[in-house]
Amino acid sequence: MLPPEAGEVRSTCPYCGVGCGVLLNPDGHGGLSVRGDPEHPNNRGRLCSKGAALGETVGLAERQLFPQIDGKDADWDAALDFVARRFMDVRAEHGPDATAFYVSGQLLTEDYYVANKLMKGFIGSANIDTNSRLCMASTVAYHKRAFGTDTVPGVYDDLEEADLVVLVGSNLAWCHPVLYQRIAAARQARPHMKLVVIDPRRTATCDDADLHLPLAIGSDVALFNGLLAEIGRRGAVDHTYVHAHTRGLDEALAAAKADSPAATGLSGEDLAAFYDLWIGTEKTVTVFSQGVNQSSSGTDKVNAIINCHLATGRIGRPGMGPFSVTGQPNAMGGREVGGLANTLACHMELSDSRHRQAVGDFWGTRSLPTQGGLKAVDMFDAVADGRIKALWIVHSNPAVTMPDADRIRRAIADCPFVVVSDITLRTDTARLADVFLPAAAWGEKSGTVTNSDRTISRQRAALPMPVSTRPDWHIMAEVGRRMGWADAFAWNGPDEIFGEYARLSAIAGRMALDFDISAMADMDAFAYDRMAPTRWPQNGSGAIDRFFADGQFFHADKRARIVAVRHRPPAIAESSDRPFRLNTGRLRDQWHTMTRTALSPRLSAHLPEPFVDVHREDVARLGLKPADLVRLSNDCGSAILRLRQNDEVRPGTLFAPMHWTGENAPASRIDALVPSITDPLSGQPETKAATVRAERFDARWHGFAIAQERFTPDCEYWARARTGAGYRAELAGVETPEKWEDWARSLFKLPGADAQIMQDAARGSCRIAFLDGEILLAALYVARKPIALMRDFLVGLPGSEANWALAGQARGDVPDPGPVVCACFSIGRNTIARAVEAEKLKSVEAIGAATSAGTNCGSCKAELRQILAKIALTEPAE
Ligand SMILES: Nc1nc2c(c(=O)[nH]1)N[C@H]1C(S)=C(S)[C@@H](COP(=O)(O)OP(=O)(O)OC[C@H]3O[C@@H](n4cnc5c(=O)[nH]c(N)nc54)[C@H](O)[C@@H]3O)O[C@H]1N2
Ligand SMILES: Nc1nc2c(c(=O)[nH]1)N[C@H]1C(S)=C(S)[C@@H](COP(=O)(O)OP(=O)(O)OC[C@H]3O[C@@H](n4cnc5c(=O)[nH]c(N)nc54)[C@H](O)[C@@H]3O)O[C@H]1N2
Ligand code: SF4
Ligand SMILES: [Mo]
Repeated sequence: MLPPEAGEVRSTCPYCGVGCGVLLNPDGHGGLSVRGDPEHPNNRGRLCSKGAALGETVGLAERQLFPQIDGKDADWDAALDFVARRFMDVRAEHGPDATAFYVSGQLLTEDYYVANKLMKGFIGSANIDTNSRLCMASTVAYHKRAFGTDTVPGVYDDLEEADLVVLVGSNLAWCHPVLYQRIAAARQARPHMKLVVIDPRRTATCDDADLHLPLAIGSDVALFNGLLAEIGRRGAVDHTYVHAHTRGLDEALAAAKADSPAATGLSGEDLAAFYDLWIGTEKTVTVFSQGVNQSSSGTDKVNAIINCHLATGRIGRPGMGPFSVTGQPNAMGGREVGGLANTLACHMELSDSRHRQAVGDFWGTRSLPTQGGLKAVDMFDAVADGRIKALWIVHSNPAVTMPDADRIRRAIADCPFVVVSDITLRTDTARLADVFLPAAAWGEKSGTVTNSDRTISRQRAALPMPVSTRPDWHIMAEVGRRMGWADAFAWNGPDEIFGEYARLSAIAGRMALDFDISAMADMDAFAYDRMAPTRWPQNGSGAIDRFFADGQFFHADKRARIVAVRHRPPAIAESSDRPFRLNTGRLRDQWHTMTRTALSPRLSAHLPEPFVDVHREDVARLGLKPADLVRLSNDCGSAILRLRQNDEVRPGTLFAPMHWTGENAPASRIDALVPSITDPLSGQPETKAATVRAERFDARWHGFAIAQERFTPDCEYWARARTGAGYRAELAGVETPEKWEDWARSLFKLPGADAQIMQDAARGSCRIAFLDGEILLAALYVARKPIALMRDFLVGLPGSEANWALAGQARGDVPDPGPVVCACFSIGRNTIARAVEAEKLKSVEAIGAATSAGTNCGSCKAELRQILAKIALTEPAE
């Protein structure tokens, strides 16, 4: 690899499982700038909007820099001793299974290794599970069921070499943007290459697709069983392959034929088009993600997909195969290192006595549990009913992201002893901690992550670690030492942990398991530091690009299993009481619970408020008006969200993003509505198929607020976001304050500031601006109905001379830029639409040339295409 420029540090993006290489340029004052690493094989210099904005998220402003015990700053010794003692006490009194760790696919491999060694190896319980249970568990369960090991067979290059890429339950354009861009570039170079998207919603990913199948939520098994049956009917089975390398086709075919693709709700033409394309294209890659995994039939969905690949022998060869894209940066590393409650490190299994013996001997312990521990949902059930009395949550925010989140929040609050390691206290979970341990953040710490295609990359420190924070591995190793296991947790740095892990993998390799990186075991600190991206296995006998190329699988008989599966609808049916099916997922510019991405004004500008997409037929049926607030509810809880009329969802279904939390929109926590129903094999919750009722939220007043300083409203609904000039918030309430001025002063904590007030009592509207001389400090706009204002213009005013802000719009003829579409250059929808109309722009490239939008990371190209299409639709034909 070429060395980076002087002063630059080579690292890896901390967000999605694409695993893009980044070059970090520290500014010497605690900040850094970022560019894509042209040498990294995953992204070859590209970045998406989130990667490009990393520099805006590394500041210390929202960090908690000292440990806390019971909400008071404490020193590290006191905090670590306290944690070690409480865990030992609970273990002694109630047994090891009264303790638990809940960890994360965003931990570095080295952190994960330490957590797993501490809990399974020494505390002696298997109660360590991870947010990957909410994410990848169905794929893991399936991989093991079919292949005998949890291994992704393919590599990213397959996505470019394929003649057909099928994306199932994956919004790749927003969630794995650089992979999506690689596919888009390959399609430009090889125009015959086809793209099919299977998603109940019409997402940004569909814009460039040849075919979009908007199937009914939860009906993927019916769709792929239909495909398998058709493969059988048309004589497309690869009998030689099936005979030599698999088992179970006949049963699977019989099951497939017993299902009807009618359950998908798709038209006969759509189904035929898809089946023709799939069966007719040998080089097919089928990519799948959360639309498949997060389901009560998730494992079966994965099976139904891969059955088709096995039946046609399309696996293990270039340009073809099933491909599970991982979500978190180290979801894959966590699976390798045994982070789930039922696994051991290096793809060894807790349930296998040989594996247990090998790991126990290697670690020098006899404490290994003999059975799997509690999976995430069961673990929090055990917290709720008091079986678990000491819980350590590391690098995750389960009070927001677990199903039935209100109940989870109560369970954590009621647990006798809760430790949270995070970088900030401002999370719904960290606020419940008895002990808070401040972790070093991305950019400050070092280690490795494994991406979706088994490439291990280094994260390297580019910024000084705040002296009072510590890397996660270090915190957990310290606790292990203080519990009395000094030798087992004696590492001096992540390189030593990695070396130990690689040595353990040699044992796995000798037992004929696939995860073997023993060739990396002898790296010294210097070699570890210089490690280039490396795909495993690395056992000294040459690299393997694709697994299963030789038709050899990891079951005892070396054969893959084709597994009979049957369609099952989502576990809870719609009812007259809960007529809507609620789909949930991600937005382009936010990462999960927003603790990092929401620090970036650019990223926050794309979609600054929680919303629910409702089809126009349902909008009419519910009697809703544009910009209304909608209240969704069911037996678990409720959420208030802004209405977005959007025909991209099917009638009867709703879509809402998962990101908002108690910190920035406390009435809009979407997992409060998701019941704790799981896939029976994988334990993964069904997070995309809750049933809810919907009604207008009858607010007496609606408001919009901007300010230089952070403010926290006190009303029934609010959603706050960062802006370049400070903060913005949407507000709504049922109780009307007696005097708006008093309310506004206490909202912004400006008891004595000069105020301009414009009030129309009869119409219930009021506008208040607080000024310091000519400088606008804050402003509040309220009315009985949702108010039309030039929001995207107003948000830039705090801190500048704007004593005219009460007008709610720009002075003179400055046009309203509209909500940001291009996050890299902060270019709004209206600016782009005006350029398209005025200059008669016809392509995304032409928009780029005229406005710069889309010319940096390219994440917004799909939306630019949508803007072009909308304008073309409304223009009279020439
Ligand atoms: N911008 C951004 N990117 C991210 C993340 C993020 O928070 N923000 N998180 C990362 C993580 S951890 C993950 S796991 C990945 C997730 O990446 P994705 O899985 O692509 O993301 P989601 O939006 O959760 O869901 C994907 C799609 O599944 C569809 N879907 C819902 N139900 C069904 C169904 O029954 N069948 C089918 N076929 N589709 C269905 C939804 O409509 C949605 O468009 O993204 C990663 N990348
Ligand atoms: N309804 C619904 N719910 C979902 C999903 C969905 O699609 N729909 N998706 C599910 C999926 S796939 C996932 S992966 C989960 C994600 O859910 P979570 O993992 O709970 O969400 P994050 O916001 O990523 O939480 C990471 C936490 O780690 C903290 N952190 C950041 N850096 C560090 C560090 O270096 N060390 C430590 N110790 N902490 C750090 C962050 O501040 C943050 O609080 O959500 C799941 N929940
Ligand atoms: S695609 Fe974006 S979020 Fe994912 S690793 Fe690359 S830059 Fe980071
Ligand atoms: Mo995930």
